[in-house]
Amino acid sequence: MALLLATATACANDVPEADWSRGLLPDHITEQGGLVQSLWNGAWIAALATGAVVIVLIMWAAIFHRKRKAKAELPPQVRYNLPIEILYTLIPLVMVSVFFFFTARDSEALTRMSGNPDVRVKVEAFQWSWRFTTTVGGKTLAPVAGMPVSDYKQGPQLVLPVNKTVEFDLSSDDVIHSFWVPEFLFKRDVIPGIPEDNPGRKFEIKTLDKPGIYAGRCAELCGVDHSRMLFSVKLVSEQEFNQYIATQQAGSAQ
Ligand SMILES: [Cu+2]
Repeated sequence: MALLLATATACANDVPEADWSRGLLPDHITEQGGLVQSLWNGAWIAALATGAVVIVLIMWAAIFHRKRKAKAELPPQVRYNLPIEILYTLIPLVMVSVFFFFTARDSEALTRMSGNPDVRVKVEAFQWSWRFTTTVGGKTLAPVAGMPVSDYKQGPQLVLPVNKTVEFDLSSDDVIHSFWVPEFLFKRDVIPGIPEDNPGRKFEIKTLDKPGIYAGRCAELCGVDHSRMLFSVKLVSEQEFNQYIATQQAGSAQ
């Protein structure tokens, strides 16, 4: 595993640093990413605790309930033992319910929309790049469109301010793509033909104060240049973002 980690991270320059303290997730740059990180941590703690209990029970049975060599008869049989059957039906049900509760609670929060974001971004996916159209303060900027590239820094760049809410509206011109910025700890399929009023096209984030340039990619095998469908998200201060808007010409379509 160590070898795999070392070699797998060596071949790409855009793989975020995965840290054991975050359970190998990249450092998130959205408020919603924090929810995913705690769900991930909690799920691992629950899974490891379950694993520990099961391993202890197996060891206990293996060590203290071995077949005695001298005796050939069967040990006491516990078939149709109602309390035990209820127990091993109820415990897994409770465990699954706990997982379900936290997953449902967090998925609901992750897909929640305020309806009045600071910035709106229309994301159009196509074979094999992206077109970003940003609307802020009533002004729609000219779209930023890219081409297939092998370095995400040469792909289309989406500039966003820190500490702001951003609504994404995803659409595809051709096949199914998937919009993924690893540091969002979130990705969503971009499916062609979904009506504009369908909430499944949209999601909202609140950016954290973590300026920088982050790699984004298509996470759904969508054709020959799928792996070159790279882009970047640049998080900048509000002041820098206002300068950026001022230098961009307004889009002609709106
Ligand atoms: Cu794609």
